Amino acid sequence: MGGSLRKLFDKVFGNQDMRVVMLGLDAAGKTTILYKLHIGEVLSTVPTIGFNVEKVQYKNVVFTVWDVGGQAKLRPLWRYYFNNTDGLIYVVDSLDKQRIEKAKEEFKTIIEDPLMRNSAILVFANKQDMPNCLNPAEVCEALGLPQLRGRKWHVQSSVAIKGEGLYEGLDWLCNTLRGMKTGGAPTS
Ligand SMILES: Nc1nc2c(ncn2[C@@H]2O[C@H](COP(=O)(O)OP(=O)(O)O)[C@@H](O)[C@H]2O)c(=O)[nH]1
Ligand SMILES: [Mg+2]
Repeated sequence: MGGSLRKLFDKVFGNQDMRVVMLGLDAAGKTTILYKLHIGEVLSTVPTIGFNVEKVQYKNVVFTVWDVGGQAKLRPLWRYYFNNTDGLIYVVDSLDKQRIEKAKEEFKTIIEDPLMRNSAILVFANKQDMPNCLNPAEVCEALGLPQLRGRKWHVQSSVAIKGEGLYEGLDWLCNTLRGMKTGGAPTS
């Protein structure tokens, strides 16, 4: 799994500078995904600013990861990391129906930020191995993606603990970012 993902990275990210931010409520599966990618050492910062940030760099691609949904007063601090974000990965715990509304609210706040306006959006509908979870179409609906206008988005079914779906999701993101960088027009 790690080997094929690394090959994908080499193939599609190449040596382009890319900034990818991966967000989601706590326990959605972000840290699991980060480690499953096997792309480098995960650096975890001490949360002096109020929230813990994980970071991994592979060649010129930087992934920055943190939990959303904590104190609203921390939100303004996120924007430091939003700057120049090419890709947003939003991870949803598809089993957590109680917090899907909260996941939606946070998602909305993030994608409506002016600094995020040009970023492609990959959603992982994670924990698809769990019985009675929301399926990817239901996650898509719950986040309000069909109503989004002028954005590139994609919902990918995933089982992070097994590495399933990660390759497919990143493949979409890489191809989309490449198209946006070379094609010029950021939105459809
Ligand atoms: N069943 C199942 N559990 C998962 C999956 N992905 C992550 N988990 C578990 O969910 C918990 C939270 O994952 P973590 O990566 O720490 O979430 P984070 O808070 O978003 O970083 C851990 O116990 C993981 O093992 C998945 O696809 N299926
Ligand atoms: Mg984590």
